[in-house]
Amino acid sequence: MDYIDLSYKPGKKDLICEFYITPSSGKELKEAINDVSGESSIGTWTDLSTMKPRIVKELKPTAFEINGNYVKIAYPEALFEPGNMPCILSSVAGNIFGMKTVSALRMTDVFFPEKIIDSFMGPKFGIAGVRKIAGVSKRPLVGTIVKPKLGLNYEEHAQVAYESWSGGLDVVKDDENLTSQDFNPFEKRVTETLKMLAKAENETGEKKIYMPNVTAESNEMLRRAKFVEKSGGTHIMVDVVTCGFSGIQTLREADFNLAIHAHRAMHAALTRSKDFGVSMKVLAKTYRLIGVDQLHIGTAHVGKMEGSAKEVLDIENSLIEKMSDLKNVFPVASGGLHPGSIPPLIERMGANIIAQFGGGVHGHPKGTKAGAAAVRQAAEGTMQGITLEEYAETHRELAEALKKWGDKK
Ligand code: CAP
Ligand code: MG
Repeated sequence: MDYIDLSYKPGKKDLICEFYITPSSGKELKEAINDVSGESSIGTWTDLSTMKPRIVKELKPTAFEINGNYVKIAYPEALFEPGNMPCILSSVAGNIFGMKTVSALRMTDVFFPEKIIDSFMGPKFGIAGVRKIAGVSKRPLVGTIVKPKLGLNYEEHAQVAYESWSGGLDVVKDDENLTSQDFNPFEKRVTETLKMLAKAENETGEKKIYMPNVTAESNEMLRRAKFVEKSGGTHIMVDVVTCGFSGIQTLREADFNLAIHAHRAMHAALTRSKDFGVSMKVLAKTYRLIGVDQLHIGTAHVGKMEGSAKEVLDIENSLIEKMSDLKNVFPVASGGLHPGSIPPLIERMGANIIAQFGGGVHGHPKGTKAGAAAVRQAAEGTMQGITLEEYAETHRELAEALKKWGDKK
């Protein structure tokens, strides 16, 4: 079946995917486009005696734009079950990656029609809602991840959190691989850490946020989220890739009064290869529809993780651009950051971000509280347009951080 029609103009009822398609040797690009279009919708490797004119008329997708190896395919929204992300991705990001017809295939972008967007819950809080919880209106929210990643017991964990908040940070989160191991059970950690949060709020007069990691089997995730809500928490974090699209939908659709922080551990297995997979932009759009409030998107090459400034800014835009009536999603920059990273980070990603520092706080020569103070000082100095070197003249903790890690250009 031929799915290519370059005269086709997609309508409001089309879900559009952009692919980078490299045909296998001996295959023409057009053949590969037809194979991908068919396998991701109503077709298979051969024609079918059971195919009906009605199905072709109503459900056949159209490859309507070919620009080099970039191909845009418009899929009738009737192909998909509204509100069911696994269904959508099993079509447009399913079998096609394994087909012999392509030697490389990457989904680079996706555009959802309004009916599909509106069938998902979307973010409950968005950036404005999270800033209201934090009581911070302009500067980036600054936070840390308790380190070492694993091994602290729940009292030691809570103490590190307390020192981070006392030093001046807004946010403390669990690391992505800390859930409820024997050395640090979830309920004990949450209870003790929220106690420390209240202590830090009383002493600093500032609102503080703790994001416990509820990552687990879906029913257990719901139980843990309910525990956080009943314990007075404002946030939960979850590893969205390892929990799966269905798990995140289940968590969001339980509609807890909790902001959802989406960690993306394992994303690079899907997004990093330029040959196969889906772009982080595609994942970002799917998680925004499902309804996370905050999402890790990289550091625009300032930190330790790969991801060019252009790519990260493109993803950032996907989180904040208008998408029907969806709230926006707080971009999160994390990975290899330290106080000296803040000026280039804000210069590249803007101030409407959450910036997180693990080693960049707990590796400070004078310890966690000083590291937290150095990060807060770097953020406040940068927002006042003062260079870190100048600000460090009157802020000792920042000076000590710059001495150890320097300042990134
Ligand atoms: C950062 C971090 C984050 C990653 C996430 C870590 O710690 O806690 O999980 O940076 O990467 O475990 O490495 P450091 P991304 O601040 O000590 O590097 O945001 O790119 O998904
Ligand atoms: Mg981590």
